[in-house]
Amino acid sequence: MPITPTKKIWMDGELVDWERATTHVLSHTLHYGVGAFEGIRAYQTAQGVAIFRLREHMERLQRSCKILMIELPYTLDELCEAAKEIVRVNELTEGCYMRPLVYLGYGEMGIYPLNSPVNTVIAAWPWGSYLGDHGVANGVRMKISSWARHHPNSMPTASKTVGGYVNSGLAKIEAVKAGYDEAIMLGTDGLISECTGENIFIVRGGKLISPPPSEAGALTGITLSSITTIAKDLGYEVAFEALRRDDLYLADEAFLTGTAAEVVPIASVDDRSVGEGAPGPITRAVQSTYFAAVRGERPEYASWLAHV
Ligand code: PPE
Repeated sequence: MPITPTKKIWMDGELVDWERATTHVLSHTLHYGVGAFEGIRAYQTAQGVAIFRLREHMERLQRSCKILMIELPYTLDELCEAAKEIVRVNELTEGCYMRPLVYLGYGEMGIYPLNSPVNTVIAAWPWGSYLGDHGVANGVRMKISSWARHHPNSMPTASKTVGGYVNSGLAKIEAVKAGYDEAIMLGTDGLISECTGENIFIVRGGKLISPPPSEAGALTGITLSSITTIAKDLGYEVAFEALRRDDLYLADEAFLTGTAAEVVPIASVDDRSVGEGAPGPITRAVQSTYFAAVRGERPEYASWLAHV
């Protein structure tokens, strides 16, 4: 999806002009992929623009860095303040997508990463629905990928590691080239893990089921956690259980969750329609509550919003 440039990018404590926010071609992360990132959204609310679950995202960035042994030179408060500042200076009053990235810069070549300088950036720009407005409204067509999700002893799946997304990229290419919207990835054990940049839920007998993120080698999604809370508050049962591809083919409803994608119904999996092939009532209920929560229309979820 194209990027719409804004004015400034936060780079190591400085506000740098968008077009000058560049880095050396011999930066370590560009060659070896050791780095961590986040995806965060801010939304317009009646009280001004607010960043959704900012602290949780920055805490996950800290955890990603801890796993990679990257020493993040900023505190949680400093990262949150920087995120708010970049929304303010770019006057993104209608909301935006934000991309914090911690990467290893210019200094050394060679696989050992820990002697390279640590660089931290946060960019923000207006970004529409990741899987398209049509997908959000009508559901997306999914394909189970031939690429297995990383085994946790090959790539730490709890860390949003830059290089880990090669696996997602390969699955996404395969799905898009075959005419689908997005891929579902199985773990090396053959169980459902997650999508290339989203978690997955099914609905069966009125109950929401998602693979347990840690065992399934999936990222512990913040949207997944928000949807879990919302679904329980709406009176639905939510369980984290191992799922097989048959469970997707036979689900009453299914949807995916992620910051960029938000909450997107799944219309079909491997050309088998999910339920009626149109977004089901429970998907609709959690999706509309989620969109109301991020826009500050649900006081019970006000603590999820960080006003800039
Ligand atoms: N799994 C993966 C692999 C993943 O990348 C994301 C977020 C999620 C699950 C959902 O996590 P959360 O956003 O906390 O609910 N993917 C980010 C990057 C997407 C991209 O394509 O780039 C995102 O949604 O911002």
